[in-house]
Amino acid sequence: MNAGATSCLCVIGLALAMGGVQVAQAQVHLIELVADKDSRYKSPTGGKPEIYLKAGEPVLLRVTARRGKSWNRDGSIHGFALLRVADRSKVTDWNLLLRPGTQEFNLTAPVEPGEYVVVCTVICSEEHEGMNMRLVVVP
Ligand SMILES: [Cu+2]
Repeated sequence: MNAGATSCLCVIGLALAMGGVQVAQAQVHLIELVADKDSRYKSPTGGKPEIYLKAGEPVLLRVTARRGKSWNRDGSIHGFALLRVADRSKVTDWNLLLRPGTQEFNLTAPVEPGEYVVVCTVICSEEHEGMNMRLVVVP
């Protein structure tokens, strides 16, 4: 009788622990993106992406980069820098260099809500200047 009660509590404890892990993972906002060979950011399904983030939320950025017509000597083929639209200033920690293939970055969304733009920082082709996308931070 006593032994049965103990093992029962044990199972409940384990279920609570597993539930806690699931909650923690659900809070990370996964963003999947392609930095393509035609010097465009794309959603995995091909369209022009627009990213909406909650202020301060944890973000996992999974980006697949494909090499364009030119690249940096250090091997990076595209960049990913986040700028505030108001003054074009760069957001700290959101200045990434992309290598060929898929990479993941753990980031934190800006704490100030507003309009941002992601720009490429590697001269990747004559279309490089058009390589950007909108990013909005909501409260
Ligand atoms: Cu570029």
